[in-house]
Amino acid sequence: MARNIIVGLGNTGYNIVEACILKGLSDTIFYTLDSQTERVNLDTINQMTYIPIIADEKSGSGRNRERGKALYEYHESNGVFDKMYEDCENAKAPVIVISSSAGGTGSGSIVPFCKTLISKGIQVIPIIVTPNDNDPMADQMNTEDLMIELSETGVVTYSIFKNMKNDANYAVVNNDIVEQIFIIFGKRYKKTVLDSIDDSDLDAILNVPGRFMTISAKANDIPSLKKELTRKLIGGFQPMFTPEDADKCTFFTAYSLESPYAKEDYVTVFEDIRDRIKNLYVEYKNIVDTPESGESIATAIIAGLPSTHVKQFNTEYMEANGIGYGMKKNARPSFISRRKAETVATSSNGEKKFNWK
Ligand SMILES: Nc1nc2c(ncn2[C@@H]2O[C@H](COP(=O)(O)OP(=O)(O)OP(=O)(O)O)[C@@H](O)[C@H]2O)c(=O)[nH]1
Ligand SMILES: [Mg+2]
Repeated sequence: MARNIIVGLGNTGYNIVEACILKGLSDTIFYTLDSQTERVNLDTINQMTYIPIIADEKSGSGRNRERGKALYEYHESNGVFDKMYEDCENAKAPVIVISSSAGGTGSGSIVPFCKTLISKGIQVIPIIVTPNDNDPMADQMNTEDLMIELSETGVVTYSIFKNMKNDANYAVVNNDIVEQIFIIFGKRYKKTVLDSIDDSDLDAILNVPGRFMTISAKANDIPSLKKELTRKLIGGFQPMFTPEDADKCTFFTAYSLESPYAKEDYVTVFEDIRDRIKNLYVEYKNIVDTPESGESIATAIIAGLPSTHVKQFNTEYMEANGIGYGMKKNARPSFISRRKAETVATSSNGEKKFNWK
């Protein structure tokens, strides 16, 4: 059977691919691209193909998307990605690509990457990590430009995660992204005779135009499970949809529940989510009774969401004026304005004596 394929771009993409490998995501081909000469973690490097996209002695892009894009296109024109594209063609659709929107390498190269795949008729789903509203201007501008370019490129279905404020520990959001991948690759559903989420259901969900979000929770009792699921829906890393969004869009959903009395608990667990959805096209279900287990596990996919808010700027970038701007040369007293130094004598040890004129 064809394997899934994930491509991680830039630092963020690389870290999330690495987290997928460490969490044991199987049946998957992994590629990572970054503008660093070497990225070596012995635990993961032999499970992915790492392609450095560096053009000269400089690594990184300095948050410069144009540079990221140019580096990618240069390597693409030299055939560096031929094998990766071939693997994308032969892999199970869709291709998942992960990148931050704020940097330069990933945010720049994801555009030609998606463009090439789309031109080959291969479905690609970007998972984008956006900055938080407190991150600097370049990060926000890069994000806005990326969204516009991805939309022009013909990206239809995508997912967004937003970094937390003042956060330097990315493991939490990265793990949520890994969890999303497990959910959309169908790795979280136990077999059941009752009802099930199968490959065609996931395929339908992953073709719904717009953003999709996934949430999952574990707990020892049903009220806690429901609470945790709702907390993640409203306050998680994926932007929540508003009641106005719900009015304007028709959603596709997929819910799974494993619990000792899953058939009875199903309605309760997903009640808060379902209450927020007004127009529902289809709801796929995977309900598994696990009488022997004390733990209950729930997952949800909501697809068909509108685009998210991106912090916008009404000001242009304001370039600082030059080093001597607005200053004028001062007139000095004539006795200190002599200009020329002359050697008047050289002593035997080579020391020079000067005189001002
Ligand atoms: N969630 C998450 N965010 C990250 C991670 N690494 C960096 N970031 C954030 O992503 C943004 C920078 O993107 P990077 O992925 O580092 O950029 P890049 O694609 O390598 O591009 P360069 O600018 O060339 O380095 C910043 O807002 C960081 O806070 C990560 O592993 N996970
Ligand atoms: Mg980088």
